Amino acid sequence: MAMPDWYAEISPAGRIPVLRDKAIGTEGVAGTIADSSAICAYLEKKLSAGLYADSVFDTGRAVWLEEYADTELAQPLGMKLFRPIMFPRFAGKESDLETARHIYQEELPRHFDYLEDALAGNEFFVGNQYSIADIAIAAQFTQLDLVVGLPNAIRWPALARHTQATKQRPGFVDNLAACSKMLGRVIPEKVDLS
Ligand SMILES: N[C@@H](CCC(=O)N[C@@H](CS)C(=O)NCC(=O)O)C(=O)O
Repeated sequence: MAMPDWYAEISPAGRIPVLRDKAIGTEGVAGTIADSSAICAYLEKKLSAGLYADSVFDTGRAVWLEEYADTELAQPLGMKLFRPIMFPRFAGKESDLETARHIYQEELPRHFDYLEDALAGNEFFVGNQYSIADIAIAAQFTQLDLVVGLPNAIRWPALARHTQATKQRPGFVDNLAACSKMLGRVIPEKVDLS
């Protein structure tokens, strides 16, 4: 479906999300920032959120993992797994499980391996503190969990633990409950892609 002109104006890439800070502007491009990475950086500064780690190097790592989550991981996980499962269902059709299963079995494991190594058995991805890296990566994995389940805890124990722990954080609980309610209407049970 084509984006309306007003949205194309504030999101030249034609993507969501776009943030509007109404304290800056309420119409047109004024007060808008496109792209989740840019939005997070803006909110970090605006709210002094402390989500970009302490040391300079760790800040770089956190930014990298946030970027990895919304590009390398979001492409297969969101576009090629979540979409083929959910979007046909929203239209009252059958899921494309063949595509989803192929991605789950052939493409995602190398990303899971990379992230398992990045965690190195730790609770958090960067500098032993909760950061934007944990939020961005868990946002992808909690989406997977809603539809398919957690990463296999025997093969990726730290990653499964990380998702399980992060989804219980205040910022996640209410959002996941709302998503679960919405998705539950079209997909009452998790999909088996094994
Ligand atoms: N790197 C971008 C990626 C944004 C992105 O791909 N958004 C998806 C939804 S999560 C989108 O807008 N898809 C619309 C489409 O592909 O038509 C960001 O993090 O904001």
